[in-house]
Amino acid sequence: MTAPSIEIPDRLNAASFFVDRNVAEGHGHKVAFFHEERTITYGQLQELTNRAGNALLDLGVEMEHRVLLLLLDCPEFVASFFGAIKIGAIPIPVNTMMRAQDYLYFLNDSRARVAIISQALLAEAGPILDQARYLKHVVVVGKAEGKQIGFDQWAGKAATRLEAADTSKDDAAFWLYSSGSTGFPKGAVHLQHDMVVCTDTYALGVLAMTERDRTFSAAKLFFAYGLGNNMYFPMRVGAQGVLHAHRPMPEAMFEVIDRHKPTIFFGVPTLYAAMLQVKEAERRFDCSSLRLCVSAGEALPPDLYKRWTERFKVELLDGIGTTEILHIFLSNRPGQLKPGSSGLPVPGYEAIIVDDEGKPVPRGEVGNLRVKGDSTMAYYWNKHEKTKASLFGEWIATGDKYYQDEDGFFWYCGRADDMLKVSGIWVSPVEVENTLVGHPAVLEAAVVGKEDTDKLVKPKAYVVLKDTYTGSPELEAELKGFVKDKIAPYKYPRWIEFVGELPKTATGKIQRFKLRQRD
Ligand code: 3UK
Repeated sequence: MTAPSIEIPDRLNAASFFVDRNVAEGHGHKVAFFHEERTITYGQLQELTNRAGNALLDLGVEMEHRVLLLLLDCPEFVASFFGAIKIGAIPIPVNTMMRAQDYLYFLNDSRARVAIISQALLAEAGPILDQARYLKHVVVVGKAEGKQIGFDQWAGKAATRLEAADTSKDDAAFWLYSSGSTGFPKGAVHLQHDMVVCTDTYALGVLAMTERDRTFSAAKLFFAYGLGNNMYFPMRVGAQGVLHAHRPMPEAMFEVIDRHKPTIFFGVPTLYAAMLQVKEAERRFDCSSLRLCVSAGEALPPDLYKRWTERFKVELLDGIGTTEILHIFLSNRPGQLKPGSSGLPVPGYEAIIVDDEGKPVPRGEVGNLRVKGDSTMAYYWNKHEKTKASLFGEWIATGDKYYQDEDGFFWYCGRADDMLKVSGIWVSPVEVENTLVGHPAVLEAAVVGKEDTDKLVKPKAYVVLKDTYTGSPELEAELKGFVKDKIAPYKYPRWIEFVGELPKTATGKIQRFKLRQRD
């Protein structure tokens, strides 16, 4: 298949492309997003985007200044994101399930001047805002208190017309943070043209999206996956997105599908597994609007693929994307699909598998995946060594082990590092281990991935207790609760095994691979 020809002009402002163009092309009265009981048309979205951009200017935000977005999925997210980009500033959407200390890190690392926060998330983030060294203003979507600024009033008094900043296609547009196995999350710097490339390659090339589509993504907008699925993909073609601010619970997903009639649903394997547990779903809910379902974030086991497609009679496409490449670059396609594989390169991307020296391995052999495509981040902010370790000229190493079969299909074989993908979200074993060791009963801990009954990976902890403690179901429950309390709750170990000692190298490094083999 040939790559689509992407002609991107030298001067490009992504907000003009994704927001203003829809109005210029006559979609002004069309609903762009459904959100709870509300809808927002493309015309209203353009106005709210302009207001948000002007309101940021009113706060003294200039080109290249960073604006942190700690927002639940809502129209204000879209308007803040593109409002910032329109003035040449850099929005940074961050994970809404993190802890106060994570937010302090994001604020200080990015030196964000302004943070726009959903009221519901202030309970967690609020206490550290005063400690953020560069933060000058906090805007709250919802009820503001004290020095905080209320979004509605703030945007409401700003002007409705706004000229897009004269940015080049290679200006920084937005950042997304990605977790690493050791150390702090890395801010992947994405450019004005990256979202255009992802829509042209994947949304148009693979999903064949048109203005008749309606997307619904269980993955939230702050993930690179959700940002494309439910925001800039539909906006590329004047289609519609269904925003859902709540936790993606299986039953609720069906209710939204039944009510809003999306044509494409995007989820992660763990969610598909949970949705398959909903009794009588195919009879209780009308899913006939769906023309495609997409799975990404972690590998989709073939058994889940089979059960889903047989029961719901709709194709389920597994594809792999990364925050650094922004969206999906290897994917199965309707009529070109092997269950259990990640499919073929998306037209516009190239993929190779190399050994540890960077030389291509023979077909069929497992090696390290490298990808070439024009949506790849420019670099990691302030992380020069990590940037050099992942970018090789036009190629980026994804950190995944893969092999390619005789038909060219790519098969996922695990990570090159110890990182875990749990429900499609990064979990660093080191962070969970360090947290466990903070409990008075724990001497040492090692965390590895273990497959559950759906063949999906979840964290398991091996724990060595201090002399005076003995393992018990009560202590196991206590340790799980301890982790949930200290770090983002989704990272807690689903199983804990008490052991006498951990396998280690001569230099004392924990050999996680030996523990993985034990299971
Ligand atoms: C793993 C997969 C096997 C893989 C993402 C769609 O997940 C996304 O981005 P992240 O930065 O994680 C990237 C890593 O996750 N992975 C993702 N999808 C698959 N492994 N099969 C898959 N289908 O380790 C990869 O390196 O959180 C997903 C679109 C955009 C994204 N950023």
